[in-house]
Amino acid sequence: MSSNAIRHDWTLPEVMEIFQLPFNDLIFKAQTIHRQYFDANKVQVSTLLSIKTGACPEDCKYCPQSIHYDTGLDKEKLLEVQKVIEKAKAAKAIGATRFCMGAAWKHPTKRDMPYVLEMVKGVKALGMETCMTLGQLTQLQAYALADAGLDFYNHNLDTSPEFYQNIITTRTYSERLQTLAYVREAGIKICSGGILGMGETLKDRASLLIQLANLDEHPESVPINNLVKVKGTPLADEKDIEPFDFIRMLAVARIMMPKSHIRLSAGREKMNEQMQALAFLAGANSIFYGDKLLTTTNPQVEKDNALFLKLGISPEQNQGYSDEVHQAAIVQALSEQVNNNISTNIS
Ligand code: SAM
Ligand code: DTB
Ligand code: SF4
Repeated sequence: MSSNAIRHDWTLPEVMEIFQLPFNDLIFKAQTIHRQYFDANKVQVSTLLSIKTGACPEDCKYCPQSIHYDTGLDKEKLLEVQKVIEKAKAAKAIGATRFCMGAAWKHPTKRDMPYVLEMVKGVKALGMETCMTLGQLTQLQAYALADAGLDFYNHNLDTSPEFYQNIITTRTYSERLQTLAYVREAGIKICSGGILGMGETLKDRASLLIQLANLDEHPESVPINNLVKVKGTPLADEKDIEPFDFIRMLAVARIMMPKSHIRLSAGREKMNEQMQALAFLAGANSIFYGDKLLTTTNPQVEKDNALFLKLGISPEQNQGYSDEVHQAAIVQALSEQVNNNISTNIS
């Protein structure tokens, strides 16, 4: 068996060993594997929209949308379908190829489902990939979303099973795994990852990656978030993680799940360009693109376009959805950036 084969039998001692490789060896290994499965100069770009904000009954200690913490967030009811489609059009116009819709729910109700299904159909009709994150699903809801044409379902495990209780008490790890199983069974692609910087140990990070990589099939998309510290949440004063440790997480995820898109997810706003370049070198090949995540800010589109330009990275086109509009939007955004740079340099 080749040492870079797709595996589902990772053990804690071997993953801990990979985490502790000398940094250069780790990055070289990750980049070598990355190049076997991907074009190293392409990054997938998704845009996020909060379709229902705040007042969530769950007690996730990192989350500004939990009703248990006072974060001063204005809550909003479920957005109208047409409004969501307009936002998707705007995301497409700036070059996003996937539109991710997130709701601050423990789970969607029977009343919510028809609206959510219409959103999937409407966004798909624009030629974009669709992703939703709505909390726990029943088997029937997963099938209904699949029938509407949903491409991806985001449902994060967030941390290790061992550390989970310290972060969330209103739901269990096994409930999360059950939803992932329903999503997989319904034929929707899985987006599942976690958050770093919540006070977890290195072992917890290894254990989270083992949970993801030892699923029967690897999640197609693995978001690695750096905690966005929001005032009012219990984790607001958690100390920052060592930046190299964040890069190590991306590299180990790349090594363990070679065919998956690894997303350099929330927390990019606090990372400089060099840190993000290192993240791409470690095998990250997806980002959230657009000025806002769900309730917090993300780097400005112009800044991301400039970074892509400096690094010679271009956005990955969707399989089956590739169209000239996306390509044109990106080319336009990049050329505007170049022109701006030129005029700033001249003046
Ligand atoms: N309510 C649904 C759920 O939790 O499954 C979907 C929306 S929830 C906001 C989606 C994900 O956002 C969470 O699983 C978590 O990983 C991430 N997230 C939330 N707040 C965050 C924060 N402050 N920093 C980083 N990631 C965060
Ligand atoms: C994921 O892993 N990160 C995104 C998305 N999936 C839904 C959410 C990040 C949220 C950051 C905090 C906020 O903006 O509310
Ligand atoms: Fe609710 Fe999701 Fe936030 Fe947890 S992460 S409080 S489930 S919106």
